[in-house]
Amino acid sequence: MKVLLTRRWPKAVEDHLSARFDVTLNKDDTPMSAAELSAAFDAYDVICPTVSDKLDAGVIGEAGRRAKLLANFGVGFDHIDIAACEKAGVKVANTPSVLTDATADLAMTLMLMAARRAGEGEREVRAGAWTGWRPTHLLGRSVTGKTLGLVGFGRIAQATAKRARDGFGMTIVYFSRRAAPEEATRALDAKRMETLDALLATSDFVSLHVPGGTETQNMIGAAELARMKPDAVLINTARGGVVNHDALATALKEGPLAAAALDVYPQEPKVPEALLALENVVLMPHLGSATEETRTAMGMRAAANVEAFASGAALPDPVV
Ligand code: 8YV
Repeated sequence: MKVLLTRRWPKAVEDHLSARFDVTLNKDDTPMSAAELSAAFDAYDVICPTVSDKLDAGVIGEAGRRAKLLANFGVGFDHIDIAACEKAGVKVANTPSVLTDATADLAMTLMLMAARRAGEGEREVRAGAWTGWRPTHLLGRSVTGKTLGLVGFGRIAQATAKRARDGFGMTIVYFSRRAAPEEATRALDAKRMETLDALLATSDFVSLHVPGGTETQNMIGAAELARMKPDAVLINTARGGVVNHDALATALKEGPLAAAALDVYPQEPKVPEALLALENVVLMPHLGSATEETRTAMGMRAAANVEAFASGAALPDPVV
């Protein structure tokens, strides 16, 4: 079976897959073009894409091509046109759960960095601009005891809530179309807010945990940002398209936001100019799951889906 990895993966996973299948690695470590990806559908049985591969209906094409499985390296799959895959008879799998802790850790990292102005402090020291300790220098805001509002309440949101509550004594509220299971909310003492507006008006920190795609596109725009508390902080480790970045830049300059911290952008690796010009936003290059352990676990999870497919067994993590 011919398997294509569109990017280089941790070596242990590449070795694991290469020992079992005829594996091609995308050698130059840059994203493949749409034309290359489309050609891959006729040359491989399985394609293992990442978030940097835009697999739209044009690339996927019609039924009858060689590739019958997309084993995605990652949990989010908004870069894949799922309806087109269904139509073309292409199965899709993802890698849930294994990146939950790493992504929740990064959400907390971003929250603390934004609250404590860590990026500003680091830039000042490196520029040789630090003139010494003084009582009012770079005052941020406390995290401990504040209210954290989670938009979406899946695995990563709940893991973030646990860290915030157990480690920082934060009060947890969430907004989600579906009520979370009783055990999850009880353990976190989390309160479900009836509306997004109510969550935004209540929270000192708002962390986004909804999937990307058309349903959540621009979910946080000017109107939503205007409802946030004065000096609130927005954290996004989900998908860039969830936030309108022009509106965000305005809310960071003119209020009500004190700060924001972002790991994701609508058109990565482009970062909106308006944000690059601001001091009160922490900007990370999509590092949510970027630990050795997690990326290896993600690869092994994708590999498990490839192996199940090869043996005709049910996929462990089916999306389609
Ligand atoms: C991954 C992510 O690094 O899994 C996801 O959905 O956003 C990231 O943690 C990326 O998707 C790899 O393809």
